[in-house]
Amino acid sequence: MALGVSFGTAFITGLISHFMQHPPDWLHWPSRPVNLYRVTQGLHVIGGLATVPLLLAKLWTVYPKLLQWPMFRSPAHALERAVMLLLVGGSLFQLVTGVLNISYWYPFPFFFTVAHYWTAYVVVGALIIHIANEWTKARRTVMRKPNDALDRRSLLLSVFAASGAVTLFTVGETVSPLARLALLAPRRPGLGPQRLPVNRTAASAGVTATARDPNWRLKVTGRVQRELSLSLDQLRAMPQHTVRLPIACVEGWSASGTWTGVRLRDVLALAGAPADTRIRAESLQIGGAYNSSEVDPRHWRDPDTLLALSLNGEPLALDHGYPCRLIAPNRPGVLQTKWLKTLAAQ
Ligand SMILES: Nc1nc2c(c(=O)[nH]1)N[C@H]1C(S)=C(S)[C@@H](COP(=O)(O)O)O[C@H]1N2
Ligand SMILES: [Mo]
Repeated sequence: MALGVSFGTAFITGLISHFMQHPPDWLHWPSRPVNLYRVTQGLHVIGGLATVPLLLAKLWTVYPKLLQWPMFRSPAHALERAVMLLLVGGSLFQLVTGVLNISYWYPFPFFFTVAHYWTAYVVVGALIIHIANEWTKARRTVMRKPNDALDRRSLLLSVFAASGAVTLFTVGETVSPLARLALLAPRRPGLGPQRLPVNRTAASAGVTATARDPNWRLKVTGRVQRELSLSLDQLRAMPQHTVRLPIACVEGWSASGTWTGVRLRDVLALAGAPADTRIRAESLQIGGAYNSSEVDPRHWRDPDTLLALSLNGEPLALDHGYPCRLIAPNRPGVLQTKWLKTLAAQ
C-alpha cells in the first residue's frame, strides 16, 4: 500500500514536471503559488528516494515467487507474469535511473528524461493491473491478524525506519533549516557562490569570455514593434525590483535567493510586444539542452518575473548567469535561463 501511494505520487508529480517543461498549447501553467514546483518536485525526488527501501523490502518478500515451478501454469498465468515483469523491471528502472540522474552520472546510452517519462506509463499501467488482480487477496491479508504478527511488525518498522532515514538525510536539500543534515543530497542550499548551488558553471557552459564582454547587449527581437539592444548600464538604469524566489531544480534541490533586476514585462512593454506572445529566452551558451527556454504570457506578465542583475545583494556571480539571467516564480530550474543574450517574441 505504501508503494502504491509513493508510485502514485511520483507519477503525478512527474507528469507535472514534464508538462511544465513541455506545455501543450492549451495548458497555461500558473505563476503562483511561487513555491508550487519546489514542493511537487521535492516530493517527486525525495519521495522517490524514500521509495527505494520500500521496493527492496517488497522484492525481498516476494522473490521466491520468481523461482516458482512450473513457470507458467496457464496462458492467463503467463500473462500475469509478463505484467509482473514489466512492473518489477520498470519500477527498478525508474528508481535506478532517477538516483543516477540526481547523482549526475549517466552510464546509460539513452536520454534520461525521455526514458524515465515513457517508462512511467508502463509502470503505472502494470501497477493498476496488479492492484486489480490482487485487490481481494490483499484486503483479506491486511484485515486478518497474522499468526506471525511480531515478524510483520518488525519488518514494517525497519522498512519505514530506513525510508524515514533516507528522507531525513536528503530533505535538507530543499528545506533549508535541515540543510546540514542533507548528507545524502548532491546539492545543499547555502553551498555555492552567493550562497546558492550551481548546476552548470560558466566554464562548463563555455561562456566565461562572452559573458564578460563589455560590449554585451540584451537583444529583444521577433514579434515586437521596436527591436531593442540594451547594455548592462541601460538595464541598471531602468526601475529595479527585488523579489525572493527559489531555484527549484528538477533534481529535487531548491533554494531561495533575493534577486534584483528589471521586470521582464517592463522590457517587453518598451519593445511593444503583443500581450499574447510567448518569449523565447536564449542564452550566450552554444549548445546544451538548457541554453534557452520559453516564457508564456502568464509568467512574463507576473511582476515577480525578472531579468535578474543581482543576487543576495551582490552583482550576479558569473556562475549564476552574469550579466543577466531569467528568474520567474513557479518554474523548474531548467527554465531559469542564465547568461541571457536574446529575448525573441514568438
Ligand atoms: N544557459 C543555461 N541556463 C541554465 C542552465 C544551463 O545549463 N544553461 N541550467 C539550469 C538549471 S538545470 C538550473 S537548476 C538553474 C540553476 O541556477 P543556479 O546555477 O544559478 O543555481 O539554472 C538553469 N539555467
Ligand atoms: Mo536544474
